Amino acid sequence: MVATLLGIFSAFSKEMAAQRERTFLMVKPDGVERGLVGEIITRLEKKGYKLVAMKFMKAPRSLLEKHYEEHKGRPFYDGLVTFIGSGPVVPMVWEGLDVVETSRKLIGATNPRASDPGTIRGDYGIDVGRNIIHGSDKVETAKREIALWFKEEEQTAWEPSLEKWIYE
Ligand code: IDP
Ligand code: MG
Repeated sequence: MVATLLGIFSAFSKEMAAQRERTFLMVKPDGVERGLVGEIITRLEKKGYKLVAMKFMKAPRSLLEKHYEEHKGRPFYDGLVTFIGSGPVVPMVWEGLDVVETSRKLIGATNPRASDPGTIRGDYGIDVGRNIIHGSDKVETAKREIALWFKEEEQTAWEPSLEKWIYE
């Protein structure tokens, strides 16, 4: 009986784990310059998400052109790629249940003036070209962006001891 229950619980846990998708988040050069790296990481940690990869780097233009390829041809594309490459950024991979959609909510709308107070962009930004942080918009986009910025071995699988207090 106990064994059966444990089996069901273990299968359920595995299913929950399978739904714990990953997303690609990146503090942009304005966020780094304004000293918001710690604040942003704190918000994601306190929410309960799990950090699995992080770098501090100046991104080469070739990487940024691939990262922003969906925007190629838009009037802001060139300025965007130049700006993101102008200073250090903090690319990260975060994992958790529905993290792609939920982290976009924590980040707020693209235009910080339209972002709700309480969101990262809503609290710290004003201009659309200085909106502090990038977040993948879909699970498929996240997979593409993670692969672009991080090798498999740079992503660290681990089991935080607090998880049982975050997931039921
Ligand atoms: P997102 O970052 O909320 O996903 P996207 O539409 O994917 O927004 O745009 C990518 C980035 O391009 C934005 O975060 C912002 O920095 C910049 N951007 C978007 N629209 C404009 C614009 O109209 N003017 C200037 N920059 C823009
Ligand atoms: Mg986007």
